[in-house]
Amino acid sequence: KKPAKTTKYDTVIVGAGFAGMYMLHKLRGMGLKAHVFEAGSGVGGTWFWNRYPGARVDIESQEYSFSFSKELEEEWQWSERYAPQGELLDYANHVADRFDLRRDISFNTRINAASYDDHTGLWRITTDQGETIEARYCVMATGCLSAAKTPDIPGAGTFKGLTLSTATWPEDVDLSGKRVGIIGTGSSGIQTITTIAPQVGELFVFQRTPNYSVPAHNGPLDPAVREDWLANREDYRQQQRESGIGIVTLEPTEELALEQSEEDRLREFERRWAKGGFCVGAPYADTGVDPAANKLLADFVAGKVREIVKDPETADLLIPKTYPFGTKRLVVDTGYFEVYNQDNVHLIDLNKSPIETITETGLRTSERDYEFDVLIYAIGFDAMTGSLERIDIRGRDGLKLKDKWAAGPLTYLGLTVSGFPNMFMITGPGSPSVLSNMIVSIEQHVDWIADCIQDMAERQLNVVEATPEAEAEWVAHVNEVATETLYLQANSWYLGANVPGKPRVFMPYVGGVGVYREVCDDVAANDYKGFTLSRAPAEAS
Ligand code: NA7
Repeated sequence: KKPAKTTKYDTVIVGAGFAGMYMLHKLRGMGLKAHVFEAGSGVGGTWFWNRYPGARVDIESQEYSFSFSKELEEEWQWSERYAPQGELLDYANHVADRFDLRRDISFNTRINAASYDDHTGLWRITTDQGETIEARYCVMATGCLSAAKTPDIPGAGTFKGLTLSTATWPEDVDLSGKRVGIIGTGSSGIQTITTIAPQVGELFVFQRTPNYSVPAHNGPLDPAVREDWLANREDYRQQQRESGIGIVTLEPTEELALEQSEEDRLREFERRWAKGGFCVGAPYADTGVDPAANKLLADFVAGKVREIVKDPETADLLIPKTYPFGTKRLVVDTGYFEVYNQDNVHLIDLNKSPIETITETGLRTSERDYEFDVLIYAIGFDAMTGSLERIDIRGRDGLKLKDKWAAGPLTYLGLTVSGFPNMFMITGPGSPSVLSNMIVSIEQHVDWIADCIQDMAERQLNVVEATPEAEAEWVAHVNEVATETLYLQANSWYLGANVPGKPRVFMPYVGGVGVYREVCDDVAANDYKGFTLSRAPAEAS
């Protein structure tokens, strides 16, 4: 029997979201043979899968876009201040066409396993289409919020009506006039609820933990904003790269809330509330680290919810009380709290009456039965590590990534893992990642990885691996900076707290994208400090 054919590439890239697409473009530009494998039928990653009603980015459009091509930036027109999912998907497709990426992407192909061969220094990768691939480098562009959670609720699956999940929303669902129950009030739930509330007959929102949410003030993109951005793009892009979270419109400041007069502070809170977006969440430098400063902001936002929501009891239920402001992912909404003034919308507090079971006709809480036609799960993701751990990744000596990470992800710079030579992660755990404008972080990672591969080639080397010492130090540093913030006080997905049994480890690097970029550049400039560079014992056959 003839052995199955093995395809060879210099680099295999897993995922055709923004990270995988730019990585491919970059490596091709260096003359390397790179290939992307993508589970979906098209490019776009997050924006390919998340098609639920109201899905929209919460960073301003011009900021949430690639910077690597001036021409791309100049020719693309965003229609709204915060681009909707469909437009982001159009953008992804435009990028794919413009840079002719599709010819090096295999769609509808999931990577099942990847294992490293010590002898040859090559990765052997297998797909669900039965292909085997060998590659020198393996880049995981698998996304941070791409492994959707499956409902772990008793009776899940027994519902006889239509069951939907925000993470895998089908085309052409008409909810008009329907009775709908939705579980989950994170970003996905809040965007869905806000959008469908006016269409559906009745909406039952099952809320376990209320979320802080601030207004987007979305609307058509002001042409003046676009003009200003393009006129100053070099400067703005530089500011993004040197900033805390990669967003210029955040208006970062060194001023402290606790040092302001009440009048000044309220004026600033109000000014930011009127501007909208994430800038509302970062009015002063101490609100993320000092509980007293945080409370001032939390009380201000709670006051806004009480102003908007007419029924005081409902308003009270919508105000978070168990964690500091901003320590769970802040939601940016378009009229979310207003929805609760509609007669057809009912908020159910799962803390008071927990779900006992999903039933054939709806859902039973400890208090009563609810009946509806459609059940929507908006229950989130196994964030940051989920998409990597779902692939059977094995490094040196057959070491499984899942085993290595049993007590939480261990990485050097969030880019690499000791014991897994020549494997890179884009926006992996231990990098700013989900605490930043993803595109800014993606571009930085892709550029760094490409430079590393280039440097290796120039030195006739072909194995790069983080040392266990550098990795341990980095993990300790990531933990330490998190400890200096209030983030550890919330049961967030940043900490893995939303997945039963997942180790409680704060995964993203909170030190800021500017600082982080300097660290990465410094490592490369110092002969890849913390890495060993070598040659594999055997050449590839
Ligand atoms: P999130 O933010 O993780 O939200 C998931 C929501 O689902 C959250 O309100 C959860 O409540 C709720 N949830 C999850 N499981 C259950 C069960 N079993 N019962 C009741 N409620 C449940 O995910 P999203 O998709 O909304 O957003 C993910 C990110 O995408 C977002 O942060 C942005 O970065 C974009 P909990 O808080 O766990 O009590």
